[in-house]
Amino acid sequence: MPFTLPELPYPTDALEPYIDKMTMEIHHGKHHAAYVTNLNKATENTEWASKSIEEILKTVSKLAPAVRNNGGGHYNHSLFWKLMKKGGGGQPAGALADAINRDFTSFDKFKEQFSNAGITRFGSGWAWLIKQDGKLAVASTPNQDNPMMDVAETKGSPILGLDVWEHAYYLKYQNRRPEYVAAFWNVVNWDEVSRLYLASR
Ligand code: MN3
Repeated sequence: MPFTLPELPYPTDALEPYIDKMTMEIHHGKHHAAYVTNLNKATENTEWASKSIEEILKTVSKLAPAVRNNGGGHYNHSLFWKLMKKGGGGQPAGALADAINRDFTSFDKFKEQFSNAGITRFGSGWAWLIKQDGKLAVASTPNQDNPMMDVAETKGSPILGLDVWEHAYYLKYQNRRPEYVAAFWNVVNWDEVSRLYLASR
């Protein structure tokens, strides 16, 4: 099978108390695993089985809905795990910090805009910080869509993403999505976000 479930870069309890162990176990071991299985099924015996997930997302409008949903799910979650770490949080430094101040006025303004994107996304989806042509912007997508997809309303390279599907927070936070969004800031892996910022155009 060409697409495989990446291992979590930390133990399932590493993000406690902000994101609980059981949520991580189910989210990674069941939800993400299912996107991988279904992406393999949806691309089996097609030319897409040998393409990278990035290539698939960029041409997703031409592909079956199952490829869009499961390909997006696989890409988004693979990215999401790396964007968090034990002892994360705080604020970014260096070029990323400068870019945030330039494009959002301040880190606090950015944080507010990103949080609102997650809190106000109706139903299931994601909040994003994206880079396009050197500029940063906040976006949000429904379901497992992603700003790299050709169908995305706001396009760019995602450098920070937050899963706001209920499966990402319901066990610990129930209907209190804003509390989950607030907790997320304590586990953000700014080193990885900075790395993606510098690697994107
Ligand atoms: Mn999810």
